[in-house]
Amino acid sequence: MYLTISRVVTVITLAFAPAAIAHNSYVNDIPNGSDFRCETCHAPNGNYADFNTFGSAFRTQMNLTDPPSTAGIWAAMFEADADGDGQSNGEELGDPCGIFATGGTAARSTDVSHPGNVQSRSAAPNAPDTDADEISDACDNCGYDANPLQEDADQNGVGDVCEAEVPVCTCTGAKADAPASAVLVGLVVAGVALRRRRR
Ligand SMILES: [Ca+2]
Ligand SMILES: [Ca+2]
Ligand SMILES: [Ca+2]
Ligand SMILES: [Ca+2]
Repeated sequence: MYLTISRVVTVITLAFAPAAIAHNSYVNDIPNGSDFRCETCHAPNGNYADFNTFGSAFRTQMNLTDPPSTAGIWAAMFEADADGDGQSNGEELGDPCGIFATGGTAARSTDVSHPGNVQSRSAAPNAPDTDADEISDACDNCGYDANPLQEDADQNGVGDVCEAEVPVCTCTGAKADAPASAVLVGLVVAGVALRRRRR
């Protein structure tokens, strides 16, 4: 009798083991996935058939490919708001710009909230945001000037407000400092002018 029960337990364990391993692997497909682990997608009852709103969206997205795959799944999900709490999945999971890749590190590892729980929200979902315009530094086209609409008339990736201040700005977000060579030339010219005045 004992052996029979033991075998049944073993069979059940093996039957569910692959699913558990598979679910654990999905943790690497989501920024800060280790914070909530399986509960990122599932209800906290241990039942893998019970998905929260984020988990349902993840599964739907995964099944759009044949065979089902997690490739590109985050890029397709980061802007959505699975739980309808006003913060995107990316803002909640520390990757508001959607630049996370499987196995990588999220832009932010603190203040992470649950993307499938409407009660869970991040205090500063766009951090780091140096100019406080609610566009995270990693995707702000002018990181030191507030431009929440990201106006970019010539579509060169540098925000209009940034180009207006630094005409030859080649930065991708941060305001460029004057090149050291330009400063040197300025000092030389000033020195020559001073010398002429003394004569
Ligand atoms: Ca949300
Ligand atoms: Ca949430
Ligand atoms: Ca910003
Ligand atoms: Ca800005």
